[in-house]
Amino acid sequence: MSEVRRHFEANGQGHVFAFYESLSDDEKASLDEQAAAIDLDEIAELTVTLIQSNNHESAKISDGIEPANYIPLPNKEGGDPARWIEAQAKGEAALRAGRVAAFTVAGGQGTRLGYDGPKGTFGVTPVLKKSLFQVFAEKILASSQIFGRPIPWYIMTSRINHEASEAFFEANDYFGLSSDRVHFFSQGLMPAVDAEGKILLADKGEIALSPDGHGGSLRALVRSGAVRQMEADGIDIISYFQVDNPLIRCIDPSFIGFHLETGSELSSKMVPKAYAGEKVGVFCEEGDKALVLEYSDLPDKFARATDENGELLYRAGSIAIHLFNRDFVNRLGSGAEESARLPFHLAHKKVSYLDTTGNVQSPAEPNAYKFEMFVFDALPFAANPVIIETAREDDFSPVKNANGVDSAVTSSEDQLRQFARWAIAAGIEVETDDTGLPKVAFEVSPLFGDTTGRFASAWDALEDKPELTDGLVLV
Ligand code: UD2
Repeated sequence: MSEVRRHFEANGQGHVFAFYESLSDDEKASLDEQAAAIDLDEIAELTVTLIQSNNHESAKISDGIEPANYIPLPNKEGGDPARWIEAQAKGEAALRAGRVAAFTVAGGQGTRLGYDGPKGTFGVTPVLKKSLFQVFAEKILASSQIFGRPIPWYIMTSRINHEASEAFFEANDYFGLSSDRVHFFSQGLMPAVDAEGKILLADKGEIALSPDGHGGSLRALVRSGAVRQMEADGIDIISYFQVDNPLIRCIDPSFIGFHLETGSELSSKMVPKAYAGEKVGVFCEEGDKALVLEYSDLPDKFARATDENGELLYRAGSIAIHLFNRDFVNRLGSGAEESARLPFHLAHKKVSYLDTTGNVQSPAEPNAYKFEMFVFDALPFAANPVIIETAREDDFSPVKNANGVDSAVTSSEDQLRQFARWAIAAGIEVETDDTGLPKVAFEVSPLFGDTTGRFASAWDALEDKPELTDGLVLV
């Protein structure tokens, strides 16, 4: 009997090997490998602390919780334009010094979108249907050109989409980036378990494994060697964003400047929530610690509470845009400090599993527990966390659902509104409706479109200025 099998037997998980003798040598090796990567002590502990204690996490909100402070935009109440200008200069200097890497978490399954393929390959721009990956690649390329330093890009995949993601970049010549500056690595996996903490099999040689959440990115950055590579390259700031948001400013000098100015280990962007029930986490404070309460954990009376101006009290919505210090990632991701580990969250899900007779069962009701870490749970561990406000229309319009809110349609319209704003700022006449949506669908290349007037100069330099028509692609 292999050592890993013996270990599983000794820990009450021997059933994982119930069909072992019927497997080919390759299948046996694969099952051994999957099993060896599982920390059975961790599973046992999570079973007791999360599943069996009935600690379904809703009671997390305590008396000491307050809405978080944040740095308002320069044009908002309390905003300080001079401070923003200073921050931008500081951020630009860090970019010129080559201190910043971009980092995308793209390991999720994208189930809600109903798209079969890595989410990053989903076409999102209004005219050319450029993929999310291409939009980010071109934005990163543009910033690299502006600051005269190639900005490396780290992409976290999972085993479901790793090969397909990398192949997509290869087939598209890395969208103009240098292939040795784009680094892929796969995130960790966690087994699904039943109510007794027994690990489920997906097939005779396959454990029911799923990605360990975007919080798994911290340990994956360490385990994959990415952090070491960054250190060797002189990079100490990691610009983190999710794969589902085409409006993101992948590299934002002012944000970087505030991060540096405040000596923050982990900085975040917020937007005021659009409405009480918006599905974003909320930044809060408890003593000198910052934290995010996920929308599902924020009791309704908190979500709806308003201040003296009638604004939502807990309005600082987390849009999953962060800056991490490399050393902070190393500290949390290496797990070296017992007291600085991200907690796991529990999800009760329907998971197909192999029953004891070797037949696959597809349950109609949730039958299994999955464990995930959330990256924003790193906030309470960070020194000097800073939260800055950003303009939603220039940073956040995610593609999450097939229809309705946060869908391909809403995101495409938000991109069109942004293009219209840039075109108007460049002196082009654009007809829009009341929401700023242009009457014709045109597209501005991410290589030229940012919020610092780059488009306007490119437009100025154009000798033959085209008419704005449906399907026009600008510069
Ligand atoms: C997330 C936040 C929410 C808000 C919102 C903004 C959580 C729990 N909530 O909601 O507060 O900020 O985003 O859009 O995060 N991913 C991985 N590996 C995983 C799981 C997820 O890479 O194991 C990536 C995934 O590819 C995606 C991102 O993380 O880019 C967000 O995941 P999600 O869609 O599950 O999060 P969502 O929309 O519930």
